[in-house]
Amino acid sequence: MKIVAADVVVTSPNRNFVTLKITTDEGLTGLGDATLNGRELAVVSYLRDHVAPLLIGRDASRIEDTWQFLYRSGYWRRGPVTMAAIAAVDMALWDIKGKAAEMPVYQLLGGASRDGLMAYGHASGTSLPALFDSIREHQEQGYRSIRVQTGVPGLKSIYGIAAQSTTGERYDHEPAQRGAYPAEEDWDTRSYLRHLPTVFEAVRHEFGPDLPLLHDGHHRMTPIQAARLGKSLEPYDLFWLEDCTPAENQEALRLVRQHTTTPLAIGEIFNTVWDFQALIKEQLIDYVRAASTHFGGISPLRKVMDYAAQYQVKSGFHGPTDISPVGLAAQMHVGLAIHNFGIQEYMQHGAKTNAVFQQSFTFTDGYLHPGDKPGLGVELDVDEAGRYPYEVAYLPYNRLADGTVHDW
Ligand code: EZ4
Ligand code: CO
Repeated sequence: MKIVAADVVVTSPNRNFVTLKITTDEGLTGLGDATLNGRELAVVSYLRDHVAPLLIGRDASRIEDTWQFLYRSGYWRRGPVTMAAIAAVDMALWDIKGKAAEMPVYQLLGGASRDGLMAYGHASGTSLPALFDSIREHQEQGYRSIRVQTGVPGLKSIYGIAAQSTTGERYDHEPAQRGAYPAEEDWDTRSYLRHLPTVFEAVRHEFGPDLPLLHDGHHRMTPIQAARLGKSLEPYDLFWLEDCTPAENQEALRLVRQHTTTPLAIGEIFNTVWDFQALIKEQLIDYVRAASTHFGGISPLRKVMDYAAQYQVKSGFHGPTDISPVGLAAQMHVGLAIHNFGIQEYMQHGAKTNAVFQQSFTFTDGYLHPGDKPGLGVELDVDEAGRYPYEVAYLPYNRLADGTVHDW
């Protein structure tokens, strides 16, 4: 079965998505997600100019060989642009293999290890009443686990606090915003460290001890600040504290780990298993936050989770709306198959996105299931996609009170 076409589709229904569509001489097609939030067109060029021409004529059944060829023959390794492009090829080839075998991809990965994937959603609010309402809305939608982000007194706008929609229509760009220049937000770590434990105290008081609660620190703390936050949140029994430090310095986590038993999750901006090597081997984290889309696809995600299993480290794959329905499906199949699944982030795409990408997954009583269609279970309506051309959009960034650019 030979690859005869590799087309890149850019569409912006509720936000920008980059999708690779591979077609074989037998008429089977496969989809891969290559969306890199705020840098989408760099991956489009990488795929169109450097990858697609190499795929024509290759045997579509050779997934591992194609992955190794793209990773090693390019000489320049790793990095989000390269790994998003390779991810799209890997996913598309798994999709084709599933369709050829007439099986959902999770069956090819060893079959289901569980009935469904516990998912968490994002509750947020600038005040406690608004936050409580948001938590209740998520519970009404079925969520059994909830990420809590909150405003900090004295700061105007902060990452992770959903903007109030004036039209009622969901805006998938969150936290990125349409516009030619990134929005500027402000930040003060001392205020945040003082305020956050009071929020979790109030949430536990209102919602009781059972509800699994998560929090994302978004790389903003130094190791000693992260250690202090982890310690101060221990009474509230978090499911995890995410990205407590800029994690490219893996050794920093040793200090955090020595001081707190709050579980730690890291890795949404990691691209390869090497970014996790020390974190997993030294058991410095509890959850792997990689996303199929930014980690080279299904094949390496499966490998890092098998490595993590030896150290009782579980999955918590990154599932914001900038992972397309194709990327989300890819990691749902992995999550269903592996033994060391932990939790799946699930933010929900908007109606326009769901019309462009026809999906077969289900979300029932807080549990996701990728469905039983052959392949990944997602199809792209190319005509519908064509109605929404690319729009410039960037993630925000932040500055401290004296004007210094801070970690984001
Ligand atoms: O900021 O997906 O845990 N989720 C997050 C996300 C990320 C965006 C970046 O593209 O931190 O909201
Ligand atoms: Co995050």
